[in-house]
Amino acid sequence: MDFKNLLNKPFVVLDGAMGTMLQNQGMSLGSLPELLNLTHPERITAIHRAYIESGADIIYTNTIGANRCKLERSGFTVDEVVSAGVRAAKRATEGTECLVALDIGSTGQMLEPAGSLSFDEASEIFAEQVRAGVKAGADLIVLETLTDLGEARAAVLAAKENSSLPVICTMTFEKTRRTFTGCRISSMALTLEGLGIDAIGINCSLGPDELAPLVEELARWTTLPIIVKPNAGLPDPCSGEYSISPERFAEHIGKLVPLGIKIVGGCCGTTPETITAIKTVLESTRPVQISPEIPAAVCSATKTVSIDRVRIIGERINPTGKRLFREALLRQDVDYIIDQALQQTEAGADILDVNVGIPEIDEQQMMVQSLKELQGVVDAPLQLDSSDPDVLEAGLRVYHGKAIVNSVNGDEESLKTILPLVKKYGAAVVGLTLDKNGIPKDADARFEIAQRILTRALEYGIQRENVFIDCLTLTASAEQEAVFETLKAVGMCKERLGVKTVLGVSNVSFGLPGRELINQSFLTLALANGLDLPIINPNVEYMTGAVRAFRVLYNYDVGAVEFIGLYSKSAPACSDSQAVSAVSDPAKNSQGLSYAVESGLKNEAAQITESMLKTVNPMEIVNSHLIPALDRIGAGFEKGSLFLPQLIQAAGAAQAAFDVIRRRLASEHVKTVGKGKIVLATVKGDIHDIGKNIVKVLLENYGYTVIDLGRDVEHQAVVDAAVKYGADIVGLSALMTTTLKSMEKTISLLRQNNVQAKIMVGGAVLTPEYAEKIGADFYARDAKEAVDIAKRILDQ
Ligand code: B1M
Repeated sequence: MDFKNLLNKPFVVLDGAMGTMLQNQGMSLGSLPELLNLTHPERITAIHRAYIESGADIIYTNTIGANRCKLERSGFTVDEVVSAGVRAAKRATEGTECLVALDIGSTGQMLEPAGSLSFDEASEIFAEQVRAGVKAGADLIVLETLTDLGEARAAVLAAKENSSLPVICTMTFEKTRRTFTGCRISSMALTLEGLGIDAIGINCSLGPDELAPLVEELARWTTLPIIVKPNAGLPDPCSGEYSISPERFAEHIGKLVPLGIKIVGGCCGTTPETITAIKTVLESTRPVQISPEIPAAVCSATKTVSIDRVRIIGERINPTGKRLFREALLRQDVDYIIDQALQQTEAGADILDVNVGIPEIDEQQMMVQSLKELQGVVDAPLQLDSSDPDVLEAGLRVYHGKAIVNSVNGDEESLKTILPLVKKYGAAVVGLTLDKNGIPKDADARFEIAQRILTRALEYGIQRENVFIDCLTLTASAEQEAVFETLKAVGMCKERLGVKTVLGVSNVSFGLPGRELINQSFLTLALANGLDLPIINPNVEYMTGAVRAFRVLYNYDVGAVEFIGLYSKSAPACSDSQAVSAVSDPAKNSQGLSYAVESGLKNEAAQITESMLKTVNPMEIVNSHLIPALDRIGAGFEKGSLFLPQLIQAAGAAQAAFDVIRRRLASEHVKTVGKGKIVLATVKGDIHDIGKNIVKVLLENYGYTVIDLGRDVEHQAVVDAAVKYGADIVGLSALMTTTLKSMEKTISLLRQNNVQAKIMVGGAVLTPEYAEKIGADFYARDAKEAVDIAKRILDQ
């Protein structure tokens, strides 16, 4: 039996939790369960066997965390742990038809731009696990409990590039139908199905009773078999017992069957009893085939754009004819590119074209860097635009979504170089109706090339909805008769080939006066002929406006809701261009600074802060502008409207502004070091240090010697430093409710060790009452108050 054959069964049953079973046997939390593959393989085999006996068709190896990051200090290699895991599982399957899935989970590190792990590093970490699993004889690969689409892509590509085994993948979603990094179900489906996985689904986090809306959404976006492997509800904090019994679990699974599920198992809190109950329920029902029609669509991890109506592709990230852009590229100024992206999305672009090719720079490196940074700031899907296939491939690797490749043409050389890339990375592609003979004059010949491109794309396994034909705009001044031919070809491709069409528009008016009249008229005619994706400058209102008007007139914008919302508005909100102009206009500074921080624009935030410092007091900037901006970001994060990558970008921009302020403070005050020693730390478990760093600078400016232990500081390290330096004050910072306990523990350890220093605490979650309750001597609301307290203690 192999995975493909297994799918002929009405349902495929997976196993339940491994960790829960081990914990039930007394394994302590925090230890590495994967090491049991080597130390106690018989225990692992026994658990696998229990799942097989309860009806599992596939068991997951005990290797979810067996990667080089997590095993770093274990004394064992990935190969040893994975091989032992596969061996233990295979032993359990002897004499049965059950398959062994090599289980791979998250690396535990964040990928760039949110974290520091590069795509290639992540891919290599997964590749090492895959190679070990294949060598040990796994039957398929399961990638599970992933929350970052970038990491999921790295894992899928590693699996595909290092094995020929079937690959199935499940990600972990919250009730909001997003993962905690903001990934949408539609984006997961479009991206991972595009990469060629064999089944897709949802695991962990939620119980089976909460999954219906998520499964419904997934079924609309995938043609693959759908997997569900939910938790058994929530654990009771005292007993550790999970809230959903095996029977109730199975009952809820039964209710998901009409939504199209095919492969079912259990995650945290489930046991062999759960699998038996699932099996019993599934035996009395039939699977339901949903067969959705997946629309033409592209996506970033956080946004899916269906091409079910006219969508604007922003053309501004392209150096052709743009002096400032060229200069920015020569300076490697990615912030300039981010500015262009923000301006365009704000003006109405749905998708952004990214072209960074000039001869003087390393285009590949620039494309990769730009894509990494753009993904952290804008959520519009991207179109990768280059004439160099290596640049396109490098970009496709690091793009965490379904991109558009711009472009392939009808020439055989281009078709056989570009189309395999499009297929491998699951992208869509722009097909230019030209070949080695150039651009044909008449519509019929362009149509013929479009047909050739489509046929070859289909041969490569690229779906029709992923081919966007560009019939090429020629200039009315030089080739007036060709303009009509372009319009005609658009209509022919749309109607006869059933493909989406794309067209750069502005070229048509080159060499003529009144360009806007020509451009707008041509755009409207092209739209009426069936253009789906105009590539325009969305900042030009008459062009974006024409598209919006078209959407109303052709009844796409039903009830003119979008149009009225936009055109009845009088005062637009602060835009990125305002953030940029704020750099030179002090009156706009404060609004621009908030915007720069909230948009994650590091350079702008620093520049505006520099400019504000000419007239505004540094602490006023911190308290009245930076902290409120971060508070708004924090509130958005808490509400679920913003996600971790945006929080990280905003923190980076705030950090850039704080750095400017720190430098100013440091130069302003004459230091008389030696007024007293203060040991400062953000407590164990907490990595928020922006506030603590401000406190440090201010204290230093008032002449105190600060020993800064950094963030996430061990309780004992605080005690040791206080003793070693003979501290007068120990200052502790904490920003999360969860780390207040850690603060309490540090204080109690300081007291137990008879440290005589006064203890001052601060951080947004603290209150004076709580500070007193956990044994602190002083609570400081902000950095200024921290200085006042230090003065009170030390300047007497
Ligand atoms: Co996160 N974060 N964060 N975060 N983050 C909060 C704190 C949060 C409230 C956001 C929210 O949900 N609303 C929330 C905590 C919820 C809670 O427990 N109640 C939160 C969370 C959940 C998280 C993560 C768990 C997210 C995740 O991964 N799922 C994760 C935590 C990881 C960890 O710590 N183990 C995380 C990560 C991050 C970033 C890395 C992205 C980044 C931190 C970057 C860095 O610090 N280097 C970040 C940020 C920026 C925030 C918010 C938006 C802003 C914090 C900040 O810098 N404020 C924050 C929301 C918010 O606070 N509104 C949030 C500005 C700073 C100047 O103020 O630190 O209060 P503050 O300092 C003030 C005073 O409090 C005082 O003086 C300072 C200056 O006046 N003060 C002291 C501070 N320490 C003092 C010590 C003193 C005296 C005064 O004496 C010693």
